[in-house]
This record gives sequence, C-alpha cells and structure tokens, in this order.
Amino acid sequence: MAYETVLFERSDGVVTITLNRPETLNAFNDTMIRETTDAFKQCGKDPSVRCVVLTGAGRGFSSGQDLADVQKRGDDFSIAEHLRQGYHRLILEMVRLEKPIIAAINGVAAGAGFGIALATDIRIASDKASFILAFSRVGLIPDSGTNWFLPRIIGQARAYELAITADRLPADQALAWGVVNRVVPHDELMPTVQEFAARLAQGASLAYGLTKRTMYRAWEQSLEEALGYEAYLQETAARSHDYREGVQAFLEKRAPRFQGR
Ligand code: LHQ
Repeated sequence: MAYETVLFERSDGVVTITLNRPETLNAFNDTMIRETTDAFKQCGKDPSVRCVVLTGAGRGFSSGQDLADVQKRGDDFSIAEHLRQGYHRLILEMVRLEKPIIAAINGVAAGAGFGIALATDIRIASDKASFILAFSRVGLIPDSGTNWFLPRIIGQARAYELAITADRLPADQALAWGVVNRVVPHDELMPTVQEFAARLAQGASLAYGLTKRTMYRAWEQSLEEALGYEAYLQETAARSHDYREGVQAFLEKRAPRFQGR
C-alpha cells in the first residue's frame, strides 16, 4: 500500500501500520488521519489480515493534532467538523475492526495521539513511552474519544486530573493504572509486539473479533441484554471451523490449526 504519511507492512497475517511523520513526533495532519483510516479499512477488507500493529516512527508514538497545520487554517476552520470528518472516522474504524489491534507505544502519545492509542485493543509500551492529555495546554477540552475511554480505564478523578494538569503519565504509572497491558525495555518493544501479533494471527480470529464486538457493546447494555447478546454471538462462534477444530484438537491432544473462520 503506497501512502505518504504511514507505512503499511504485511507479514504472515499481521499488518504493521507505522505513523510516519517523525520530525513532528507523528503529529496528525489531514493526510495522516485519512491514510491511517484507510489503512485500517484495508485491514478490515482483507481476510488474510488477522492482527494489526500500530506504532510510530522515530522517538514518538504521536503528538496529536499537527498544531502548525491548524494554525494555517484561519478563522473559519471548524474544529468540530475536523473532528467529525477526521478523528471520529478513524476511531470508529479501529473500534469496529473485528480484529485485534496492538499498539506498540514507542514514545510519547499526546492529545489526539493518546486518543488513538486508547482506541487500540492491547497496548504494549516501551519504558520510554508516556502519555499526555495535552489539550488543556492549548486551551482545549479532551477529544478524540479520550473522555470516553480514559475514565473507564483509570476512573474519573485520575482522568480529570490528567486532563486539567496535562501532566505527563509515565509508562510505569500507565501500567499501574491499566492504561497499558505491559511495559518492556525500549529495544525489546517491536520484537515483543511482533511475536505477540504473530501468535494472535494464528488464533481463533473470528472469536477474537466477536469478543471485541460484544465487549464494546456490553458498555451500553444491561446485564440481561449483555447475556442475550453473548448467547447470540456465541451461536455464530459455535458454527465456525475454528470451534470444530478447537474441540477436535483438544480431544486429540494436539495444537489446534485455526483458520479464523
Ligand atoms: C509538533 C507537535 C504537534 C506540530 C511536536 N504539531 N508539531 C484536534 C482538532 C483540532 C485542533 C486541535 O487539536 C485537536 C486534538 C489535539 O490533539 S490537541 C493536542 C495537540 N498536541 C499537543 O498539544 C502536543 C504538542 N507537543 C508537545 O507538547 C511536545 O512536543 C511533546 C510533549 C509531545 C514532546 O515534547 P519534546 O519531546 O520536548 O519534543 P518537541 O516539543 O521538541 O517536539 C519535537 C518536534 O516535533 C518539534 O519540532 P522542531 O522543528 O522544533 O524539532 C515540535 O514542534 C514538533 N511537534 N508536537 N502537535
């Protein structure tokens, strides 16, 4: 896939999308928002893709909105429209992608870059990574889904404090608060993530996708509704090749050969 601002690499069922504007710590301009959205869309369309890795080139994950770019827009620039046409589409594309997305957080994730990190499913961070709800530094409120994701993960008091102070949340604290799944030494980040992604790409991908759907849906359901929805999706999972193969492999005491269907 030829993009200007993101790298798109594919290997054995794993696509790695690299935000690639390192001179700005991977700030999002319109092209990068559009291309990242398209890259996730392509991952959704291609059944051979079974896991997606999102990372940043250079020393940052993403510094959020490219502020130099918005500065040029003039007075009739509508941030609301920019969010609706750009970040919202990207975030919904990620959340609706029924495949695991692993963020390899290689450095700072600030502003909308923090929001995009939170829209991934599993976050593995370098010990050099950090997170900043930078919005209030420029007189804005948190956006890009951070108001939705972050209080659910760390609680409202911590999220609100991070929002109004814009203090840096270092990797070890992010781990303690559940913002990331693991922290690894910087040099081990990509090997760790690629090994994990390769493992997931061999897994029961249909079930992984349905699990993502039902967990997101459960946030807005009563227990009764969630139980009903689980049963409905379990019916789909139980009609899959992977379910038959999984049970057969268990009974034959061998490793399953899942196909993701
Ligand atoms: C950047 C950026 C950047 C451009 C570093 N833009 N160049 C949505 C819709 C519409 C409007 C507004 O916002 C939003 C949502 C948002 O995302 S609002 C929040 C936007 N992001 C920020 O406020 C973060 C701005 N960046 C920073 O505070 C720092 O760069 C952090 C703390 C991320 C990293 O600090 P350092 O490690 O000290 O790096 P640095 O500041 O020296 O940055 C390196 C270069 O990257 C530098 O360029 P230069 O030419 O001097 O080397 C920066 O200007 C550039 N850069 N962030 N968002």
